[in-house]
Amino acid sequence: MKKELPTRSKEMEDYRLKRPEEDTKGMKTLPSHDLSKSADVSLPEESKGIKRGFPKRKDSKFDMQKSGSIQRPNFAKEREKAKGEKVWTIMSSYLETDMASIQKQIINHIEYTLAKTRFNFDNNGCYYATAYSVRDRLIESWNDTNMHLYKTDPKRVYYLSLEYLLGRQLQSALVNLDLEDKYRPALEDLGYKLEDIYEEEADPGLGNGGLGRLAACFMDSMATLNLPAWGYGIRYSYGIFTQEIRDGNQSELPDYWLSRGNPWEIERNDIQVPVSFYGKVVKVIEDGVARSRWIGDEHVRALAYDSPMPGYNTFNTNNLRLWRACPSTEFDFKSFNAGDYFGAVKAKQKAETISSVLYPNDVSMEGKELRLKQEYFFCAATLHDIVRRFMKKRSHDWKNFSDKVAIQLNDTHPSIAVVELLRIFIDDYKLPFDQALTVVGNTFAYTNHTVLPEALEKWDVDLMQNLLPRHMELIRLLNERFLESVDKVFGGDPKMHDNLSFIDESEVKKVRMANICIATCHRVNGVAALHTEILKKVLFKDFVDYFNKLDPVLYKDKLINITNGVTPRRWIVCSNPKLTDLISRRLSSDEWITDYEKVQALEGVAKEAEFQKEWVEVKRENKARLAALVKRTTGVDVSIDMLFDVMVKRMHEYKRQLLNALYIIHRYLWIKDMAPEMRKDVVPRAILIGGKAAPGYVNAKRIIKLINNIAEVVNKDPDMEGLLKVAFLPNYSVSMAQVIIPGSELSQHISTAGLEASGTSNMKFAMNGCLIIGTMDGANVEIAEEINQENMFIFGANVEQIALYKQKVILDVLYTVPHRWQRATLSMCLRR
Ligand code: F58
Repeated sequence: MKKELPTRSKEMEDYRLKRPEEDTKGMKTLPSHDLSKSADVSLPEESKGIKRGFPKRKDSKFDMQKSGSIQRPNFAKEREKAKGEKVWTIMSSYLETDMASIQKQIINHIEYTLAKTRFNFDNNGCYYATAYSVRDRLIESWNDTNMHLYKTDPKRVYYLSLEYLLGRQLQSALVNLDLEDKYRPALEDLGYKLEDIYEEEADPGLGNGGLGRLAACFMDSMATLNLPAWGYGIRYSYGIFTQEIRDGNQSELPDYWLSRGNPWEIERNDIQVPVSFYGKVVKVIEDGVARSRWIGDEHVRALAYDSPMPGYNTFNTNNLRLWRACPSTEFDFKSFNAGDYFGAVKAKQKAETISSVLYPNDVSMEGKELRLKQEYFFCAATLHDIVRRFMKKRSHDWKNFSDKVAIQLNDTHPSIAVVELLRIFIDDYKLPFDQALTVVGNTFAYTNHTVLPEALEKWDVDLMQNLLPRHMELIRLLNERFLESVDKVFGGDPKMHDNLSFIDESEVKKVRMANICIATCHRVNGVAALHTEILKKVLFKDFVDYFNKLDPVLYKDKLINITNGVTPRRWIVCSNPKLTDLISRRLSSDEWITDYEKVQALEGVAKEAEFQKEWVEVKRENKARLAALVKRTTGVDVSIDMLFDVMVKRMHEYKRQLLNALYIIHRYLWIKDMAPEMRKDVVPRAILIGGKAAPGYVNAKRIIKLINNIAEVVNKDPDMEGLLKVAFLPNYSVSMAQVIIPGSELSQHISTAGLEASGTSNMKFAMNGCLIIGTMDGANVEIAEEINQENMFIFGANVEQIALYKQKVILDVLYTVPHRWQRATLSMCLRR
């Protein structure tokens, strides 16, 4: 007989494990740092001070898991209504986690899902079968979470982002479920090594850099915080390009990451949304009221793909819904009449291009109709979905939409959603304009990620008019009303009128998406304190003045700061298991994994020789892992006795990889000019640089070439042996970052002050015990405050100094390049 199992409580009241107060209240903002406060934790006396492994929390999901199988929630009322009592009984407990059960589940997937035999069961097959077996577990909690949310009907947050740079998912799912230690022996017993199986997973690169990775970190954090949060985006067939280095130059290859299928997603053939483009707006009279009706001319279907997003140590499993564009099933009269069968097929196929490729953040996206199509496609499908979900509850009233729905815009990329919701309310649900606008404003919040003018989205009015005629009409209407108020507030000041207008009235008229967001969203946030200050004082200054004059009390918190954060689950627990073990043993607890401020307690042991010894051992192991990666990807040998000096991020002039390159030249010449006996005192350094340049960004590509040329000169020079090595790491990605960051000792974040909105890798490096050399920019400023300036190498001019330099153009002190620099830079630049 089975012993009494811990049941999942009456109607899952505690389903999400003591949800902290602060999370259940209004969800107007997203978590700032990822300091996920989780369940109350108290450790059993006997587990304190243990040497290997670390104690799991009491009264937590993990604690329950120890006692064997767990019953799934009862959902009594739904059960009564359901026809199949038998089904209910069969599905009453979660999948077992003992070794034999895990093995059986994996084997079943090998044979029944992948149709492989025991003779062709290789590492890759093993990865897919393992992933499917983990997905099964995720689906259980994901279904229960959805049922729970349907019943309890809390306010939900929807994160709209054109990018999700998720990275590999097998390890992070196992870590969040606390099943790594069960899957490892189960696989080993079958003849497979878990770490090798991890390496089989394709790295889904559905993002460019920081912004996309932030979205992925939020998905993990929101699930861990038990927030009822869904992500929405596009299921690109091609992610960010694969970077290859040929003769020192970057070349780009398409990344068809789905070639062997994606085991984490669930294709939802039951969730399809029609989306239209182009066409015209006709005026109709309905019940005596003049109304606009948009008649689209091109129709596609958005098909949903769901990926469960599990939280750490909780049953809460959120959803990431990505849309794929498919041909509409509607009959196409135009092609039929022409009798052009192949033409009709081709027209249908065109739909698929919408979700086919992620745009690399090129110098400018202006004029790229397909990009605007992507943005509207996913916003239209998403809002249709959100409104449908809201409508399902009979008790809901439009006026209360924003009590149940919070939509966070990840930059302006999804900002057309603001106009789309307005359109839905006015055209489809016949709400009066003002009421619709109020509800829309209360629903949306907008995050700004950049002050670079070329990255602030503007769409040609003609392009918008052609693709989305009704939206353009609504934008004009919105703008008229807004400018009326602006003129009133500023007494008709033409400068304010022009600056705040949603439409840039220059020769080629453009819609300014950021202006629409600031004017309509109830909240706008910058991503680090300094960045937010710059938004307030420079970029959005006129808006701040306007809202201040309009109502200083009401709009006091309209523009706020929410400093970015990163998930310690991926960036420490997954990437640096040895450090995880060390911290948890030293703190006699794993609480810090969901409450990161707790690592501060390590200060108490930081000076202990034994701790330092262990810490150095961990770092050296991670360095060895990184050295192997460098060798494998570049052929360069780096010794782990060298200082690992790392700069990995998108290639951009403002990030100043060029400055780092010049420093390498300087260091090279400095060593070169040294007498041999003096060289003994030089700290040997391996300089590792990595990052992708947008395909059309010529200068960024030249910098890559320069770095590769420098590497060639330095690495070949016998004088540099054991003293200096340089490598450019090709195809920087999330999975590479997971190896690079823990193995680094010094990392460079030297952007021109004022231009890096936040930066997030700076946080990841710091969390992995790596020193930072950085300008006082973005989140570096807050990191310096947190870790003390003495623990950070602060570099270069700050924002104020840069402003002064810009004013001073003193020709007679123009910097003259010393002769030896000229010699070296020239020879390195000219090598082909
Ligand atoms: C980044 N932006 C910021 N944009 O540069 C970085 O400072 C910040 O930490 C991060 O967002 C998260 O807030 C960023 O990654 C993009 O990649 C855009 C993609 C679409 C085209 C324009 C750039």
